[in-house]
Amino acid sequence: MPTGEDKLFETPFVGVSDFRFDERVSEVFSDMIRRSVPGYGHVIRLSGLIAKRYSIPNTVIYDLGCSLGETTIVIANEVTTSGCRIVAVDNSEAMLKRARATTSGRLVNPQPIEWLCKDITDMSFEACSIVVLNFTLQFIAIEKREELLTKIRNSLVPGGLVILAEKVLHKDTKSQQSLTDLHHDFKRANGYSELEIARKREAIENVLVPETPSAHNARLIRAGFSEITEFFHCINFKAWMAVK
Ligand code: GEK
Repeated sequence: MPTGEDKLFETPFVGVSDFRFDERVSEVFSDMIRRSVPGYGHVIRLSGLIAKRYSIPNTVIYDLGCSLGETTIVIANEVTTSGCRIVAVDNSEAMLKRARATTSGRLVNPQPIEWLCKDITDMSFEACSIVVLNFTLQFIAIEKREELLTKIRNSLVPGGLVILAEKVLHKDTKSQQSLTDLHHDFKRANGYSELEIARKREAIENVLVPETPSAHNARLIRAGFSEITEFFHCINFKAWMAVK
């Protein structure tokens, strides 16, 4: 693993309500996301298989909000489509620095990877066949989400697709509470204390804004996607592939 153990919320720190993908988070990120997101490994693995099956020659594959490049590496190792270039984007310099330093030794079938430090709401896209948004759209301001997805859709070549993985809300309050309880049980089972769970929740509340699956579905349709397929669901996390 390229990072250390996540003990960030064991003790309170200044700015706890202000979660940022900084140096401290990048150092423990790999441990944090595996212990916090049920099925994370499956989503990453499946993203590689989807990219392998659906990537189109001579197009770009984007990994948006790539963090430490977990999805990027799996895609690079799976995809053999000729002339594809992988562009991994994040607006956290700390994440990208660590990603660049830790990924090269893990590439077995390397496609060229370009690491880009950019805000994904503020970039233009080249002709692409796969765009991955794994647990990233949830950090984009709600009012900017549709514009981003429309821009992505317009940059996809025919047959291209977006992979979208998100934390989701259940429309029913009781079911939502049950899923939240279960998610916290999952975290407890992975060694997080009550205090760590509560502090992380407080810190991320205004930063990670989940929506219901139907809100995602409706937005994908408005953005021009035609075929939307859910390929993963675990507790309060879902992933879809949506074809142009
Ligand atoms: C993985 N996909 O391991 N522009 C660019 N990057 C952004 C922006 C933005 N506007 N906002 C947030 N990010 C990864 C996991 S993590 C998910 C993705 C999580 C980046 C942010 O810096 C962070 O690296 C990533 O999106 C979200 O599969 O932490 O739960």
